[in-house]
Amino acid sequence: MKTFASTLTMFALLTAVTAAEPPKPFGPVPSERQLRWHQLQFYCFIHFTVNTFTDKEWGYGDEAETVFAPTAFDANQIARTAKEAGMRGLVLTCKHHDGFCLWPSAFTEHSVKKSPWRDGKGDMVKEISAACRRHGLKFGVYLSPWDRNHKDYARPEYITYYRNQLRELLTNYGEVFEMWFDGANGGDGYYGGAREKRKIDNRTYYDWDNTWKIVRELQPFACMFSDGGPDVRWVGNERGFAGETCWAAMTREGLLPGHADPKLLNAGQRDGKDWLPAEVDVSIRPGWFYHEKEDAKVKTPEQLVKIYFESVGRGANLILNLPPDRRGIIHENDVKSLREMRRVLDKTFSKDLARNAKLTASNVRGGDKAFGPAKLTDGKCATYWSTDDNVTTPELTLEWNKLVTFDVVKIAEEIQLGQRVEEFVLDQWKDGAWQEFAKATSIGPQRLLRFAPVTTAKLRLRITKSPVCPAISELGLFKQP
Ligand code: FUL
Repeated sequence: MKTFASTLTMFALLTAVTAAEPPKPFGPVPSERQLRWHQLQFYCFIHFTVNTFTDKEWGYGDEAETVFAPTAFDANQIARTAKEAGMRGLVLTCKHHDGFCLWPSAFTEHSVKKSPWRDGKGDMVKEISAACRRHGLKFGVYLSPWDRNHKDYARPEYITYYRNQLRELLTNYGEVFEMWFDGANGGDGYYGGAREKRKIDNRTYYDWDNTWKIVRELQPFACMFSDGGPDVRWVGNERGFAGETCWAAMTREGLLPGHADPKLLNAGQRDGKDWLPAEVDVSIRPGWFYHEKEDAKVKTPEQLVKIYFESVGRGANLILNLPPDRRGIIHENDVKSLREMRRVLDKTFSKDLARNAKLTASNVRGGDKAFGPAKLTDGKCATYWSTDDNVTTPELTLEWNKLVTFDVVKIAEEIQLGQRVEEFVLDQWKDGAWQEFAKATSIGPQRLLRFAPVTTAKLRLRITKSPVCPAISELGLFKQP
């Protein structure tokens, strides 16, 4: 008679035979802080300073603090607008190139301290970061390295000043998810009254390695953005799109804020040595700051949806700028456009047609259900469909018992195993044969494809190029309204 213990041993042996090992990671993989950042996908930029009141894009640095006078500043309205647009975070320009500080910095008088706003007792960074927490948004900091107000800019003393301010912002306002380092540097400025051109070598002047250390020490989970990372790279344009082929990988060596090739940043590098995903920064208006003359130039919902598909839909994160107006709130026109964009996106992704399809894969890793195609539609990005190591170009079919119509496909890779697939094709069953209707390259954390509506009862996904077995975590099919 079998004992309970021997039954257990047999069971253990059986599972040992059927449980397959997960695939080995391929190429660079994201760090824990980058993984957290990928989950955010969509957040806003808030550009607000003296420029809002002087009608400029780049303040010279000689603006009187008294010009900064929002009449109805409301951090809740700003955070609520972002939240309702489906954003998961907010990055505030705490100090732009003009040097004016939105918080009462202990290291300068050129701040809200000397403005009429809240009688000089206000702290906008505090109000905004608190509103973010109330609305469930992550908070991020932009602190311009270039400072056209500071008398010591271009001298070593300014680096101490910059780092002191960085410490203030990363210590006093709670958790920071992203630290934004701008590469812009125009040369001339007020500089404490000198009114001259000051040149710096931005490879050496900011001593980035030691500046970055401060961020790591004070906010270990903050991702640092710049032209060249170290955690997140600029996408190479301010028009709102990542490359049609966009690799998360890039070789960081030699890249610094203000020093990178925009074309390369847009596409990334297939053989890049580091995980350095792209962030797409674009404004909802032509300018980064509010100008009344641009009230009729707010991007339309259609333009915003297109930007979403060409950024988040290409594996990048989207930071959409919403500039508060002179009242200190997001203008009605911007709010209207955002609401309609959200409605369209919600409607598009409300029903996933892949959920009620029968899925069949040409190969399943080790024949183990843990890597089976059902993982593609379980709504969990931590589970995935994978194949045996030697099967790099598998196929997957989806079948319905009636015709379905869709015009969007969503596909995602398990990025903890690296970016693996290099090309995939979608075929529909039509007139008794398979017909190709879409084809793309990089996948990464999320790929969205839009195409003319397809009506079929059978769909086929073919992985046509991959150096290793794929690990696909999600597949979804949707119909735009
Ligand atoms: C640029 C700046 O010069 C713009 O004013 C803006 O802040 C944008 C996000 O980055 O480099």
